[in-house]
Amino acid sequence: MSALFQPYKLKDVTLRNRIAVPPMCQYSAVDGVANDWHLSHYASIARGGAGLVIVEATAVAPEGRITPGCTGLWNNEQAQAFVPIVRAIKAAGAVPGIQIGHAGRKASANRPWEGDDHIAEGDARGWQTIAPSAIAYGGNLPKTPRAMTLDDIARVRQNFVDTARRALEAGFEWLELHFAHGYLAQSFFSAHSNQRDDIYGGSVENRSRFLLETLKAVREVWPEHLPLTVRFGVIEYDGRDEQTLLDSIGLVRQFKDAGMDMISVSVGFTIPDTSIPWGPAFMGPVAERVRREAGVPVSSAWGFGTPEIAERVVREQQLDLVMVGRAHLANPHWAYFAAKELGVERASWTLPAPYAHWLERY
Ligand code: FNR
Ligand code: 536
Repeated sequence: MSALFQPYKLKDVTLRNRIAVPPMCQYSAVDGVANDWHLSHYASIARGGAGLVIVEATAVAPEGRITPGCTGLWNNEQAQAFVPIVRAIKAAGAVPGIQIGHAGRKASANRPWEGDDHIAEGDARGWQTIAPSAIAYGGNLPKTPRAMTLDDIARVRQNFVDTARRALEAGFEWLELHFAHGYLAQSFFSAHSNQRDDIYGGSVENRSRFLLETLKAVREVWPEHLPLTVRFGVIEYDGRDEQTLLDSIGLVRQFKDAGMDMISVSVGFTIPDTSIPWGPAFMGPVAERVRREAGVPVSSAWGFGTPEIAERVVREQQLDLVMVGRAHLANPHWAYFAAKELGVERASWTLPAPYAHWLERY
């Protein structure tokens, strides 16, 4: 019996298996509006059998885009553009999710294949970035952000709320808040990037405030019966990891009390100079610790995209859901082939009937 191919229920949503496609930016939108590329990409991946497909990091405000090609959900045109994508994901038997976020000081960058660095000063395609403090990320992203005022903080929190409402109207059934990867929320949490001397900086309690307030405000508009998850970097690999993990796990417990249904355990990526122990499934033990110590369901990504590994981490109860990202770009039917390799007999567990019928019999 495969553990990976057991259905998974969270709130009123049931996934056909434990495989999720994590958010992956396509950098292919114009003015934040998704288009035929996104429809083709998400439809194809959803057909391949994963239980959950989470649409890429989508900005809650124009200045929150990582690049000019990022999707947004700050207006109704953008919401309407997601409707056919949501429908295509559902038609393929997967649950449609979306990750919403704000890139903070990492915004206003060139697409990865066009440099992956900040857009040059004076280039009209770029914009002023904002962050908790006027401290640059450094490395390939040297632009100094403007420190947010209390009005900015209230406005961005409201942008998250309005965006969540639009995601619901577009038909999404699973909402993830992007509080990871050195973007705005993560940069409030980390003392590397947050040196504020008001109630949003200083103590870990103050550095957690923007994240908790935003989660609570979103929970008010996102229906109780639908999953609300948070992606959060619980560790930086900067040499202070035990303290960061303890602080992070404390915050994850508060997320849970505030109505978060699952945590997607990731890396902070707050500063460029770290020693990340890249390797297959390297986040498995970290996720398992968060799962145990915070008592919440967890998912995680980074190198779980081999059927045996994905099966093992669910069987060993390290993860409740396994995120398989890049392997889906190489093979949109990854879940189907994983089922075959693991000896799961009925293809219809992963593929819709018009495909499964022929693949089961011949
Ligand atoms: C990503 N990742 C990512 N993460 C996230 O939280 N929001 C996002 O929008 C993106 N965008 C993105 C784009 C692309 C092209 C890649 C490759 C990655 C990280 C992603 O969700 C995942 O954590 C990693 O890809 C690691 O998982 P795999 O690929 O090893 O299975
Ligand atoms: C993963 N990335 C995460 C992104 C977009 C770009 C790539 C996101 O969360 N929107 C990544 C981060 C850091 C190092 C390698 C890969």
